[in-house]
Amino acid sequence: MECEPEIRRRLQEAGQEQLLRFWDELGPGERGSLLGELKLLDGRELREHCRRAQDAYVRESSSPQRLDDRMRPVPPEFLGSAMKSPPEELTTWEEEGYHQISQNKVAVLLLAGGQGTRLGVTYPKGMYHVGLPSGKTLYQIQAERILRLQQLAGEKYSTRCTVPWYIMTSEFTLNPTQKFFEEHNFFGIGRADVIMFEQRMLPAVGFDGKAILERKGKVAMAPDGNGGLYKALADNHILEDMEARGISYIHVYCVDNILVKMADPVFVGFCVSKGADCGAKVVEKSYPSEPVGVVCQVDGIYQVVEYSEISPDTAERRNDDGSLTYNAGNICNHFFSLDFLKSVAGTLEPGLGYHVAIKKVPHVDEEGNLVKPVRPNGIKMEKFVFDVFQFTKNFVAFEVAREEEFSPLKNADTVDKDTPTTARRSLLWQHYRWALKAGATFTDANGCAIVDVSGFPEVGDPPAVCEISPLISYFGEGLDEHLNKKDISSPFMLEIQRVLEEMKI
Ligand code: UD2
Repeated sequence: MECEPEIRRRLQEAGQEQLLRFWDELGPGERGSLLGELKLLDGRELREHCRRAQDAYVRESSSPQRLDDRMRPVPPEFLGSAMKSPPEELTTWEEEGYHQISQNKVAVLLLAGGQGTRLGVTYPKGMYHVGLPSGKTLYQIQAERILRLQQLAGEKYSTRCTVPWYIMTSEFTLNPTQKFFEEHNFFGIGRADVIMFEQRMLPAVGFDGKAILERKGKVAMAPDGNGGLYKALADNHILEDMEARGISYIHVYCVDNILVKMADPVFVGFCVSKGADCGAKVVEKSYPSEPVGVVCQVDGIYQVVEYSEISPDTAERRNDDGSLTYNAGNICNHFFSLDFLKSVAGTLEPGLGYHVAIKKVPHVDEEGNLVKPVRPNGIKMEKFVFDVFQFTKNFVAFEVAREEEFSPLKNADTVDKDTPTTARRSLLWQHYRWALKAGATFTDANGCAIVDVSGFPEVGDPPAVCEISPLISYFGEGLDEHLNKKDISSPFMLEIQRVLEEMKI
């Protein structure tokens, strides 16, 4: 098979003919798949992309962009708080949220196109289980939370409601995610209400401005960042699907937070009550260099300054009371109105800038040998989901308690933070607290009482192991009937099956 002249011409024009360097050595199958890949690359866009990547790299390495002098914290009047707002306001927001959910106006949208490089698994992160007694994966926990939330909202307003689950995947994650959901019968959610779609990929570019070959017949491609969401929404007609379902509000979240409160009625209700078109949940940063972005204003415009883009001095700046000045840690939990998403996907998206990530990109050298670089050699360009904050007309932020809502799974257990162990412990501590609050006591395997040490800093494993199915409780609600005055032998799992068995007795 000859390389189509049109493709060759397009690459020449883009200055990227090196992508065909090994054409003569490729077998028919490899040629077919390389051609398929190249056909998707528009010549002009490819040239622009490579030039932009190289320019950005040069700019970043000579004078990294620092926003420090232009940053200001979020003004308190735009910040709600699960801990500090008056309880009656929290209740009003929660009611509003449940009402919207019960009227089928709320959807959740999962960003699941990332490669999970830091965790080091070859499959999508959502398929990971962190070693809970139940063995549940992140996807299953999330699915069960949706089911429980639908039940709670439906019961409150006597409706049968649905919270559709949109899942943005990438070339890396679409097929395994689809297969996983099929194998698990979509965890009990109606298939029509789980909508998977794919984000675009972009070539990784070398420091010389040339797109990189990962193998002789394969361009090194990477997803275009979680801000690729907006193009993907348009590419896949997702907003039309939302409109047809009558959705008005969308909770967007990332896959790896084991404590994520999907479509949290309080957060949704807060944003709706404030008439917000865009909102972000935040937690207090736990230490200055924590790898979370900071929600703040830059030149008076809302923005997240990413952890890789803030200087240590600014990250460490403190107020008179000792608290961090830039404290509003982004947990990748965002609220959008459908109208806002329509305006972004419709016209505003091209205004989003790219962020540069310098990475180690496996590639073939001039002689065709596979190289696993020890030093960064490539530029990946990404858009970020929160960069649309600049377009909002009414932005709000909502602060939540870290121990209730944020414990991300980023790294393998070879480090201390944000690992399978820390994620598992966060969930088990939370369920232990819920059980105690519901009036349970615990005994160990020998029947000895386990002393309640809650209230102390939560380090290590909780004193008793208690895992509660999200199908029974979404945020600790409704547990009295199952756990009050119960003496429970640790380890314990509260599952629907057990509840049904007890009811039969
Ligand atoms: C994200 C936030 C950071 C902080 C942190 C908290 C962004 C850009 N940064 O950083 O501010 O809040 O989370 O945990 O949001 N993803 C895609 N497609 C892509 C790349 C990523 O869908 O092309 C998804 C990914 O699957 C994950 C989410 O976006 O669900 C966040 O991606 P990440 O883990 O790479 O982001 P991180 O930890 O650098």
